Amino acid sequence: EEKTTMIETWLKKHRLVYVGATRHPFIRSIRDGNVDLSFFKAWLGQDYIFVRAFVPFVASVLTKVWKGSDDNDTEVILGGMAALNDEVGWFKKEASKWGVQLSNIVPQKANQEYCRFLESLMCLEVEYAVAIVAFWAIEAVYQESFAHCLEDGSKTPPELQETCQRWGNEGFRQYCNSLRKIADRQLEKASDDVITNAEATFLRILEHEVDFWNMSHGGT
Ligand code: HMH
Repeated sequence: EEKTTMIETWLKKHRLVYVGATRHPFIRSIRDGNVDLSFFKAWLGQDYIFVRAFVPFVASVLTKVWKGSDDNDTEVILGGMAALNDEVGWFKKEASKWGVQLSNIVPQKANQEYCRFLESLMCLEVEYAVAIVAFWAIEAVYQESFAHCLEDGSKTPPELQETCQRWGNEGFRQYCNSLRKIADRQLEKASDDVITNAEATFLRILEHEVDFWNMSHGGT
C-alpha cells in the first residue's frame, strides 16, 4: 500500500484554498462560455509579464538542483524551461491575435507582488525543497484550472480552446505529476523546519494565484 505523501496531506488540509485557486470565477466563466473577453485579454497581457519573471525563477530552481546533482530532476526542470521558451512565443502570437499590445502592458499590483514573491524565492538561501514545492504549485494551479475548462460538458468558446489546451493537455498534466513527485521526495528527507517553510510557501502561492485571477476578473 502506498503511503500518504506530504503534498497529499497538504491538499486535503488546504482543500478550500486549493479549490479557490483552481476553480476561480474567471476559470468558471471560461468553462461556462460566458467569459468577458476583455478580462481574458487583461489576463493574457498580465500573464505574459508574469511568465517573463517566471523564467529566472525556474533557472534558480535549476541551479539549486544542480548542486544536489540529480540527473532526473535536472531533466524535468530543464524540460519545463524549454516549455517556457515555447510559451513566451505563444504569448506573442496569441497577443497579436487578440490585438493586445505586449510592450504597453503595465503590471498590476497583484502581478507585481507575485513577481516580487518569486524573486524572494530565487535567493540561494531558499532550500531546494521549498523552491520545488513552489514550482510545482505554480504549474499545478494552471494545469488543474485549464483542464477543468476542457472536461466533458464544458462550454469553453472555441477561440479559447487553444489556451486551455496549453496548460490542460495530458503532457502538461504528466509534467506536473513529475514535479510533484520530485517535491514529495525532497519533503521526505527535509527537516521539520524546511517542511513548515514549504507548506507556508505552498499556501502563499495559492493566495497569489487567487489574487492573480481576481486581477483578471475585474479586481485590482
Ligand atoms: C499566474 N501562474 C500564473 N501564470 C502562469 N503562466 C502559471 C502559473 C503557469 O505557468
